Amino acid sequence: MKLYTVPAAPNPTKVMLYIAEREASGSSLNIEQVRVNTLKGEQNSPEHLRRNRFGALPVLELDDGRYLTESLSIIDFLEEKFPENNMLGSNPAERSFARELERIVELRVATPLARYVHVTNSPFGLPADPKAAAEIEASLPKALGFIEELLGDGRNLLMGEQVSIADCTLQSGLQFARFGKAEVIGDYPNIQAWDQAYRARTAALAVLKF
Ligand SMILES: N[C@@H](CCC(=O)N[C@@H](CS)C(=O)NCC(=O)O)C(=O)O
Repeated sequence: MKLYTVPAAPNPTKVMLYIAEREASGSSLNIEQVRVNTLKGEQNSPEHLRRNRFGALPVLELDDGRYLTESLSIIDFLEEKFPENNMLGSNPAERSFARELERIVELRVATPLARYVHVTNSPFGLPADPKAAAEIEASLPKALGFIEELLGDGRNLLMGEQVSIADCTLQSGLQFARFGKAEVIGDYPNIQAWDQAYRARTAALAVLKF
């Protein structure tokens, strides 16, 4: 299988962290990673549009030649294909709570952060949009406050002591914020502690660039 991806971008990083975590815990996923350079616009090349008509990353090419084009579908597929020591957990409730927390982190933190970077300091050179930036600044405290509170019971990782897809998603969002020079967790000591600890993990050291 091949993962078409790009370093630092949030959704590709989420999947790269997931794969690196699985590999670090002993699974052999054997996925070749192929870089698509978004700064050069390669995601919109005819070759990539044949993989994903929306011109986005990540894309997983399956052994039968089909493509999965959504980060969470890719993770779900890999969870089922490589079930031993999987990340989502062993019973329906555990898996659903892990997916739920990942969705909260993605939709309320990582996606707004990505947009924030693009309206304040876009790596693609998009025009600044102060109104959109202000709206995101106003919405983030509720979501970050929720995560801060969650970590307040002393847990080391977002779901407790086992790494979960929510950790991969939060770190992918925070890395993109660092890349875009957006300081967002200064008022959240528990998130800062989680961030430092997560970035020291073997998987994070292998994947993160910022
Ligand atoms: N919902 C998709 C979003 C994919 C996405 O927006 N990827 C971004 C990088 S984080 C991308 O490829 N952007 C390039 C572009 O839109 O031109 C997923 O979860 O995989």
